[in-house]
Amino acid sequence: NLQLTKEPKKGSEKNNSDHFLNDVLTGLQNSPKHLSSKYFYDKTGDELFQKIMQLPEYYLTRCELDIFQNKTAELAKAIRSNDEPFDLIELGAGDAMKSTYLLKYLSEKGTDFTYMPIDISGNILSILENNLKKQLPDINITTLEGEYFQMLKKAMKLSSRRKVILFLGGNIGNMTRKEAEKFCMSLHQLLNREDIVLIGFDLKKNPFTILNAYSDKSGITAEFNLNLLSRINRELDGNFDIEQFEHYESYDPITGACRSFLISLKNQQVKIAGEIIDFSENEVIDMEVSQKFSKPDIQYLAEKSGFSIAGEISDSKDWFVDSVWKV
Ligand code: AVJ
Repeated sequence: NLQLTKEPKKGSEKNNSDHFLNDVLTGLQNSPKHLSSKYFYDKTGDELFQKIMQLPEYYLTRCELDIFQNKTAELAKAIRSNDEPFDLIELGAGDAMKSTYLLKYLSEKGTDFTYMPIDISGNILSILENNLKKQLPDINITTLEGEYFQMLKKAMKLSSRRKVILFLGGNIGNMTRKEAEKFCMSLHQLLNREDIVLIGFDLKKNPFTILNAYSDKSGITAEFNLNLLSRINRELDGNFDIEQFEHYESYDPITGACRSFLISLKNQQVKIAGEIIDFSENEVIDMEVSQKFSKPDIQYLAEKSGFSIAGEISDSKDWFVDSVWKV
């Protein structure tokens, strides 16, 4: 059994690694075993995700880029309200490659806003900040490193301006349907009357297209998953033998759940921070869900959580949609 001594907080660093250890041990002591995909994004994970976005199979980024490059005016119109200044908060901003098109457009139109990117990776946030300061030096930017809700609450306290929330890239897909409902309900409670949410949904489509996007030929997605085991080795004194785990992807076209697993290739024991975890041959670790949606699924989620849909902006293939939600 896990015993964590409760020490007084030594800054957020210590606290974060405690959470990481706790989540990892709890997840791996569960049945089925589970690890949270939010921990994919250390420096190596950030780099691997950048590579994923370049993969020919990974269509999501290109689809949403199509929207941000070619429907920028439509996006701007959806989020502006008269000339009222606002805070533009992006959940899981990453390198902000897509949103930069919108930022540039807004800035050129003389819009008064502060950009507040939230991300769990401090590494990618500092890359983002450096890039933006070079590309768009006139933009006000406040980066927030941490979990979505903690940082959102912080942003709500920082100013009382109208809020526009960007939740792009299909990041919401990393939640199960139930988790997404809860998340959207809490978001709705936190926001005020005039606030707007722009959420990106990856749409259900040919199952092969989806499956291939998450099981690329070059094996980068496999590496992306396995990197979490390496990260546990590095940061939590683990001894995973990475060679003894294999990536497996599945897509269920009925539920729209695309799921990522790591299979243990033999009976083995792994030590993490002194704790021993037993794996039997062919036992899996549930690593990630990337949920896909139909338009009615989106409608249902919006209404269930108290929002109303004010618009829908899709790419030219209609594979991805940025949905505009009013409180
Ligand atoms: C960053 C959550 C949008 O689920 O499509 C990419 C992460 N995982 N390939 C996704 C991911 C495997 C990605 N999101």
